[in-house]
Amino acid sequence: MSTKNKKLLAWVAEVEAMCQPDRVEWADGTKAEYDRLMQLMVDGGAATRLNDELRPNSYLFRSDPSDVARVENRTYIASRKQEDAGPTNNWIDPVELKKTMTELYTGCMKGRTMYVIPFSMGPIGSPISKVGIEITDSPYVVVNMHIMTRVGDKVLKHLGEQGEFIPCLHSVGAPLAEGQADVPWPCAPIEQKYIAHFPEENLIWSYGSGYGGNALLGKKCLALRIASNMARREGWMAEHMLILRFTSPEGRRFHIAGAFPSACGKTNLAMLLPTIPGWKCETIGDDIAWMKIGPDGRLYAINPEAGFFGVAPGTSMSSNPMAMRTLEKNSIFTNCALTDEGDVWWEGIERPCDHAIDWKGNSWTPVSGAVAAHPNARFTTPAAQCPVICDAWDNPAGVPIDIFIFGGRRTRTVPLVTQAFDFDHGVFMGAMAASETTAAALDVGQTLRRDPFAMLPFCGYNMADYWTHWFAMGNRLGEHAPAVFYVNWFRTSRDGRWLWPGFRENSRVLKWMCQRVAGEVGARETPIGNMPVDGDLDLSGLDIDPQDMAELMEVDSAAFHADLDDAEAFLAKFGDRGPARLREQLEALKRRLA
Ligand code: OXD
Ligand code: MN
Repeated sequence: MSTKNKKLLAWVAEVEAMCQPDRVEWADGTKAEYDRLMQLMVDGGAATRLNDELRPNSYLFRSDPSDVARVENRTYIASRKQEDAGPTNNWIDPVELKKTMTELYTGCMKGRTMYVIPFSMGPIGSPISKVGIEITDSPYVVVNMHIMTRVGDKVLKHLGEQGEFIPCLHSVGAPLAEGQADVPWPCAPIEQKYIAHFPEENLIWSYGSGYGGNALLGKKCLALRIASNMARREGWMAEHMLILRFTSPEGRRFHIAGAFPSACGKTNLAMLLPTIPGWKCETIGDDIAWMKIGPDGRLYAINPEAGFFGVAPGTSMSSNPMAMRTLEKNSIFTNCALTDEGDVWWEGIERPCDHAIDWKGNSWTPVSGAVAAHPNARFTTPAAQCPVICDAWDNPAGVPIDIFIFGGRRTRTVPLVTQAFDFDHGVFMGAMAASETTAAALDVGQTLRRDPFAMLPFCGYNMADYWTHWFAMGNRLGEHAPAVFYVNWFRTSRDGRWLWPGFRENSRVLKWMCQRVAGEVGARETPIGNMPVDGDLDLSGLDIDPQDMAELMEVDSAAFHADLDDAEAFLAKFGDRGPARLREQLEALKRRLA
């Protein structure tokens, strides 16, 4: 299939002239293409085909040890004015950044193939979807994009001659000289890595990394950083949220979107198997939600992705059986360990392993004194393979959202669940969200970071304007605005034990939320929000000490006050640009806590 889209052809020609690849290939999205590229990478030593009896049609990659996660301190929002990027984003003047990166890009694909990947974020043709074109010199990126997005000729056909697309340029930044042998995982040194976004022209330039969100540009770069800009301009929402359908025993459906920072169990929650009888949970998405107000005034969400790019360590038949079953076949693994049987292994998989090849390619045993899989080792697996995937997961119209959940990983202070008094209070809860840290980013040092709406690394413009946009959406949604809840699955006791079992038992908390929305249960008002009346949170069959339960639900005003000081200092960074409504919420909370 070829395209007559002049803008696309011109851009591809321009990139080819700059990057000087040996050849150009257009990705058609077929299985034959996927298989051919995989074979190429197996032959070149970049990929290992796993044992087909244990894990059919699946492959393992090991990255360079320096290229194992998103690099937030090399990620830039290059808006014309620095204040439009805001205090939470790195900024370089777009003209200067383009100059620097053009020098890096010049000749950067020598000795390599340049792949042009037409992809759709969201079902092709959905009014909420967007088309992107990723140009990359990494065949690893092509095969991952096959799983994570809708790729190939069908997208070009939909794009047509006049269609708009988001250009996403990616290079591993490792040109090959005449006769130079390639390495399994080419990439550039850290000081040459740039993950750059030019929001005013909907443009992404990424250089030097082959890993995850740095390289699969449809995900964090397009679907969050660029899309958040488009959403604000166009009046919709691009959020770092899972989407699920929760159905009551009577058959009433609730659609829930939840924002949690990396490493708070978003994928686990998205694939929840409820422990409470009669309730059913179905997965729609595990990482990103795009939402638009529909003709009936409600907020409709789609999952713009087509696969899951999940953290492998900690995933097991007890923590996330549905993920384990999703990745039984047709999956890509990166930086997991390789067992002697030719299967993958990682810490927390809850299967014994006496010997493996670790993520660095070295022989490993349980007494090696190092982890076998990198803590940010990943699986890439098709959403459609998930046993609990919702039949509406690829419905172009999306699903109507009833509930927003915010949360973070907090060992202290924050109780299991709180409901916002109203939407404005919910926006405040989202804006003040904070979490203890993650392995998904290379360079996040502190132990507690404020991560508003779990969007700190992903909001592509000034966070203060983003909050204003949330309030504006609330105004437009009015009575149709979703109910908002804040959860913390991670609270520990004073002697350091988990107070809540988490995982599948989180279904109990979702049930309470749904019953609140349905008007079936009341709540008790506390200074920080509405909380379950004793007996309403379904604890049947759960062996939980009443004293632990009390501690889990405790609202410690002094601790909250201390937290508020930190939140206030964070808010102060935004100066006058922070919305007055947020400040009002903060003052009101202070008064309630006093
Ligand atoms: C991810 C993240 O989804 O870091 O990879 O949030
Ligand atoms: Mn994420």
